[in-house]
Amino acid sequence: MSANTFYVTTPIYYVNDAPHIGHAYTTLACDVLARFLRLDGWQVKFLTGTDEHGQKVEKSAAAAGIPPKDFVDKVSGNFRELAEAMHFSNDDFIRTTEARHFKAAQALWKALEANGQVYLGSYSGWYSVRDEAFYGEKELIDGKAPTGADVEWVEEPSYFFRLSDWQAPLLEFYEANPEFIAPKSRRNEVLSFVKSGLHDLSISRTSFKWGIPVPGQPDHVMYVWLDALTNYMTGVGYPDTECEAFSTYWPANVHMVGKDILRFHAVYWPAFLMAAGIAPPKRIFAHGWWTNEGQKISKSLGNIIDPFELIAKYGLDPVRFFLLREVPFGKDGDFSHEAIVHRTNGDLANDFGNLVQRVLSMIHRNCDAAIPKPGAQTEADAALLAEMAGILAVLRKEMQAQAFHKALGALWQSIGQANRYVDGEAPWELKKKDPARMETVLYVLAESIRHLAILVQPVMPDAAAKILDQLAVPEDARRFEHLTGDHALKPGTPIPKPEGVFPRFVEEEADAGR
Ligand code: ME8
Repeated sequence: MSANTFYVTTPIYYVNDAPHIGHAYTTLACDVLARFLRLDGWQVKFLTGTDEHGQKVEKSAAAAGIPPKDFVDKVSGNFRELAEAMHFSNDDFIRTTEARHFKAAQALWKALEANGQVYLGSYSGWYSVRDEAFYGEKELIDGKAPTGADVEWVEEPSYFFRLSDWQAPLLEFYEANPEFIAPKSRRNEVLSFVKSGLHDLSISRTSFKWGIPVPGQPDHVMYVWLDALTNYMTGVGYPDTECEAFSTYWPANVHMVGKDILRFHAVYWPAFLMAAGIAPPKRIFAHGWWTNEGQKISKSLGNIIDPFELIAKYGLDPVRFFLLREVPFGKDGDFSHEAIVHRTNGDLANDFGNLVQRVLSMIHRNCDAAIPKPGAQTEADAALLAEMAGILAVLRKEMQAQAFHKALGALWQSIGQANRYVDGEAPWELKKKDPARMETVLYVLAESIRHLAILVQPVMPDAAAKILDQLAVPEDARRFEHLTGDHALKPGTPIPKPEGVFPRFVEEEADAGR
């Protein structure tokens, strides 16, 4: 039997606009999960990409005065650049304008049709272009969508999907798969929506052209959500359900999404799949919403947080760390300059950075720039090493639950323990008094740092690599399987001159008054 396999996906982002912190956040969570599992020996597929059809994108292209294809090529490129700038480790980047995706979306349509799930009718009702969603009269609040988006009246011939037939099967599915929707609070939301009754869903449009044509009906383009959701299967080779990728990775383990698009993923998507005779994904995790200094992030307020600017200002690793440490994953969070500086200077510079810096410089200065030779262990030494050996089991549990903040909390607890050990053992005083004991203490600390750096790699790959380089840990000995005594640091291994890994954030003159 080969390694455990895992398939994780991000939403595919609309190319109506430049990427912002919200997009970076969802993909980061997937990246950290993918990196963690790969380091733990799993075979992982991590997919992200762009959603390029529909009225919203068509309108943005028109507003920019360029043909839709040129427009989507340009904006999709910005999302690829974001993936590079954030050091995302996605295995594939899907665009819904690609031929492989047309093939998949049309095949899913045909499968639904063959199973008697599609019929021709006409839609008259409200539509929000911003949400790319249909709304019932009763859902409107003061003439707007419940999300606050404008709606317009639409009347046109349309194909429908028999969503109403899937109410009972969906409820049974949720019952049989209590882990399908996470976190728990979101599950209740979906359950009550489905229990309140489902209407058949309009799945084609005739009033514009920018979409995938309905097979055999070129006047209709597929509803953008049916098109977009199919990307998760395109990424693993659908419609070839016999191919290696599909048989290895479908059903997906986690579709990571923001809470705004939970209904599409937890109701429509499993219904489409069950109706087509395909297994639904195992889990939809809906995370919370970021605000900026307490305000909703929106283009009209002009307070969009540009991830490229964040990286330039704070550095990539602090940004990656902050986003996952600051807010319990699943809850809403607020971005503020003060909060990220607090994390950068506290958790990173003071707690982890200082630990690494003082231990490595003591070794460099006092142990001939080589890993020291340990002697007999005291109880305190054994306790710290046992703490380090125990972290992986905790992280595995938290990562399987996508509790990134708890995983980081656990790591920082162990960093705290290592710092208390340094203070308690005071190796700087041992230099004259008991140099052999000093070597043991510094060895125990170096070995602890090796553990911490290996374990922090999924969140801060660059900083972790720098620390492991400074400990002269070979690049092929940085996986979780190496977190055992067999792979412990070898006394006498030369180490390079240490350099700070987590600089403090210093306010610039102009910013000092904030
Ligand atoms: O909905 N806080 O694309 P989209 C946290 N194309 N996350 C945020 C956020 C914020 N303030 N703003 C955006 C779509 N996000 C569809 C998806 S999938 C088959 C099709 C993140 O460009 C969050 O993940 O509007 C949200 O679900 C997603 O961006 C919406 O991206």
